[in-house]
Amino acid sequence: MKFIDEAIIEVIAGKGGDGVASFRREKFVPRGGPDGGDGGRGGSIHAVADRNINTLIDYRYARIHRAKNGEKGQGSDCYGRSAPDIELRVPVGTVVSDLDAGEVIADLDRHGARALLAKGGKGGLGNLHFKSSINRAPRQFTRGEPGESRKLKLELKVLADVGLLGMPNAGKSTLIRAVSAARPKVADYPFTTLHPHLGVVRVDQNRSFVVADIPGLIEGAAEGAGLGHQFLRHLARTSLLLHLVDLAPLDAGADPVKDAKAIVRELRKYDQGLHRKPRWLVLNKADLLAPEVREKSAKKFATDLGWKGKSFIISALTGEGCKALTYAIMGYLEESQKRLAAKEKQERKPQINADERR
Ligand SMILES: Nc1nc2c(ncn2[C@@H]2O[C@H](COP(=O)(O)OP(=O)(O)OP(=O)(O)O)[C@@H](O)[C@H]2O)c(=O)[nH]1
Ligand SMILES: [Mg+2]
Repeated sequence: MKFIDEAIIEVIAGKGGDGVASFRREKFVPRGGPDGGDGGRGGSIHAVADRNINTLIDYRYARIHRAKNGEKGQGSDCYGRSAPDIELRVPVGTVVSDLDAGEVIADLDRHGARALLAKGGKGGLGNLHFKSSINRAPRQFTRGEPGESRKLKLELKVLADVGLLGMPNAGKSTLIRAVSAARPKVADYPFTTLHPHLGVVRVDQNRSFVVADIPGLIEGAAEGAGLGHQFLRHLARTSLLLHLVDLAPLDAGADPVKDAKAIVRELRKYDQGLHRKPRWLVLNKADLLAPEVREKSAKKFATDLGWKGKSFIISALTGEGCKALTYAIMGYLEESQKRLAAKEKQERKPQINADERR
């Protein structure tokens, strides 16, 4: 199935049914009182995150979603029936924003999360509500309220702890196959991967993290070169980026240092926040280099790039170095989780003290 990570839709909730003015007419009861019931509520529209759905493709085809109107009230104290609500099922990780206001209204980040997108109109009141001591035969009733309607943007941002970044053919998909059960296609031509794949990496029985494999990035992606750079949105929620580099490119004219710099530039052009995210260098295809030159080539590469951060030498093909890498990632994620929890605790503290002083 085609992977679609963005869609614009319109949601129109149902109108409330009108209330009604009616009077009781019964044999032997000369002047029956008012008995006009209320209108039913219009149907509302909700979004619900569902782990069984992994693309927004359905919303490319069905753009307008309309809930039914509530039924009109009737005589004999009968209320109109409310219209059923509609649930739009979306992938986990879908962010919904109001297109006109430009603001995010929901981030459906776990299975079962739901958000109200458009509220159905209230039903109108029937004349039985307007009876009073001075008006025993009211003819008033109110109309149902219109339902809300809005234009929405749905954006899928996959939920992963770690994102893979690199030129086409760097071996991103090979790596995710080596460390997880995910099976994205691997081939020796550029842009094999066309949409994100998630893989769960289990380091032991109770410890795991999620990696996102995304398409390759090339110079000029911001201007649309290759597959563009829109898919970088899937790295937005990760805690760590792995910049994968082919240490032994087949193409003799290739310049891995220049290419690596281009990737970083594209990252910055896409989003400053993504550019500032922790990033590790992963030098791949070590199996193509003789063991005695690996370290040296890796060092030279890092120096030429001006890289001072963490780096790893691996072979995604043979699996060499992959275990050490995944353990380092797991450790890093657990550390940052701890730091985050400590920071949150720290931030809550002054609040308690201020309360105590009072
Ligand atoms: N020798 C060797 N070949 C590798 C290694 N990793 C990947 N390859 C090969 O490099 C080619 C590209 O690998 P992919 O995993 O498809 O690369 P990718 O980064 O996912 O590429 P795109 O999806 O096109 O961006 C394939 O022919 C792989 O078999 C490695 O560690 N050693
Ligand atoms: Mg790939």
